[in-house]
Amino acid sequence: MEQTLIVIKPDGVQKKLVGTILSRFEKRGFTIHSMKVFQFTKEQAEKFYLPHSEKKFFSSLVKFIISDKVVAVILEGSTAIKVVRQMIGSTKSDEAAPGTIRGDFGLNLTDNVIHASDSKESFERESKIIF
Ligand code: 3AN
Repeated sequence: MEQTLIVIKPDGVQKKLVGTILSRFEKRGFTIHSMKVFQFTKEQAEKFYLPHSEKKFFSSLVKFIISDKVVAVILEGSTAIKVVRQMIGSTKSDEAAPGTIRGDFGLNLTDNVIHASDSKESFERESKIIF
């Protein structure tokens, strides 16, 4: 069994997609291990997005993720990191394949509905910031 972290971003929560998104993961066979509804502080968000701190979109990324409540969930299941990344779709929502979460529910780049850890190291680093 492997764990991964997803964060349903402010736009996903505002669009009332929490149940729909979690249902997709449950139907695929993942178990919800932990779940938290909260709003990132600026400090927490800057830590969370530290790998992007040199990028020009860093400040807009932080501003967006702290703008409203998010839902963070640790999912558990076989090859969770890889499969969950496949299920969320490509970073650019306008290029994400239909059938993926971003491909079905997003059209923007910064507000792209959901985050998911891209490696075991990312999962460990990111989940410690939230849980
Ligand atoms: P992913 O969320 O697919 O792992 P990352 O880690 O490359 O993508 O980027 C983190 C977040 O930064 C993305 N979810 C998106 O909101 C934002 N982002 C990525 N690339 C850009 C960009 N070129 N311009 C603006 N925002 C971006």
